[in-house]
Amino acid sequence: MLTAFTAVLGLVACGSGAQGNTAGNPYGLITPGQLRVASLGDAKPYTFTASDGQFTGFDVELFRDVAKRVNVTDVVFTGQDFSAILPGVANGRFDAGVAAIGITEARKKTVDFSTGYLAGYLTVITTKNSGVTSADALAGRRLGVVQGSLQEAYAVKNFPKTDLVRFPDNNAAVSALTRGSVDAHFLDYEAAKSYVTQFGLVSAADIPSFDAPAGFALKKGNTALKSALDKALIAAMEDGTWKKLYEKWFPGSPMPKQYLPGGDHTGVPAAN
Ligand code: SNW
Repeated sequence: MLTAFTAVLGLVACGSGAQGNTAGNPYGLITPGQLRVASLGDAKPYTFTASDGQFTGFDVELFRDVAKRVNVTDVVFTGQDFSAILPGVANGRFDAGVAAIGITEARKKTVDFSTGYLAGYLTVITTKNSGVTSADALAGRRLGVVQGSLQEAYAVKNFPKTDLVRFPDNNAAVSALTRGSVDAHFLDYEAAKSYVTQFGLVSAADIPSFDAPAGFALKKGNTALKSALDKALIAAMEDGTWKKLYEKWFPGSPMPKQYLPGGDHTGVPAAN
């Protein structure tokens, strides 16, 4: 009995040591006191670099707010290709991945996620004269997707007659669209808006992605960081910070009740 007890204690001590969960580094960060975040420089309004070179956007401001609540003010964002974000978190180059990353079972095989903080639509955008007026009209056409995105996975599964063209980021895909080398591009609903305005494009279809709310990607097994961030996220929803940021970055968009003060904060919308 005593031997078994000692063995368990030994394991616990080892586990926390390996993760760097010492008194000076409670969240096992790569650099104590600093959160290194893999993100995107061109996913406006979720995360993007402003003209001063600083990262900003809904996800960036929410993450900074939440980090502050767990006493980390040194948050360093680095732009990556979308497909490099989760590998970068999984292999320990970053403490977190923040880029409207939908939580899915497939992604959970390589990283953990915070609780969900955003749930919305995926949108197909196209030029005014492309003839793509619905998802069905994509048959036989060329559709852009960002490599590694949920849009790519959705299109592989649901648009079998469409030729998919993979891009590293939305900017590259949208310039292919305006040049005519793809017929449409499939991206996040909020990101679509500024491209639509800037290039005179139109939206051809909105596809719900509420079953994959965005979460902060974290290294697998870093439970100290996950539970601290989850608690802080719920607090940011409960005190109206989330709502304020949502109104700032997604003006005019329908307000998802589950993230508001008094909501259930589960990340999954109530069926109504
Ligand atoms: O699944 C949605 C979620 O419901 C919300 O609308 C925010 O975007 C999503 O997480 C989907 N985002 C894509 C993905 O996770 C692309 C992210 C990106 O381009 N930055 O693959």
